[in-house]
Amino acid sequence: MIERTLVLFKPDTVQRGLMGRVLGRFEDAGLKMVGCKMVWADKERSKKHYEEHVEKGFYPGLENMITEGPVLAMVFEGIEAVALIRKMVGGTEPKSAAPGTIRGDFAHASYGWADSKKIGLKNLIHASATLKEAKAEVELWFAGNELHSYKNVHEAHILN
Ligand code: 3AN
Repeated sequence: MIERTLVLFKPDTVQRGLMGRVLGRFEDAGLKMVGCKMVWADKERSKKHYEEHVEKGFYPGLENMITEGPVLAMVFEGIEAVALIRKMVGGTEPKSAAPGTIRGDFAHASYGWADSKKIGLKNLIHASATLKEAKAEVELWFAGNELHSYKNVHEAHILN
């Protein structure tokens, strides 16, 4: 039940200086960071990462948004971490994301706004949706030797 999942702080989180506050939420929940690096994604990586969206009308804006600056790519490990992190991230559209979630607390853009401006939806963060997706996405963004196994203090309190 210990899962690993991919989290990307998209360029809007990096550029708005929100990395520390958002990362703090994952640390507060006792999740363990096992990989972390800054990556400036190119179009090819965007197409692989958003494979299921490439043919959609909003894809050009999405690609511009994810490649406009560096992202902070991370892998977190924890108990049923995939679903837990999706819950903490909140719904895709910040306007409708519940208060208390990352997207609900730190952003407010809507689909309507993004579509009218022909820009990507600025929703701060990506998190893998399923365990299968998490495995593929961790492989896409990280080499095996960039992931680490170590003990942290939560081992004694959260896992036991
Ligand atoms: P999530 O990131 O919540 O899993 P997905 O996988 O459905 O959402 O979509 C991937 C990304 O594509 C979203 N994070 C968002 O930036 C963008 N996106 C999804 N749907 C739309 C849409 N209707 N209009 C504009 N951008 C969208």
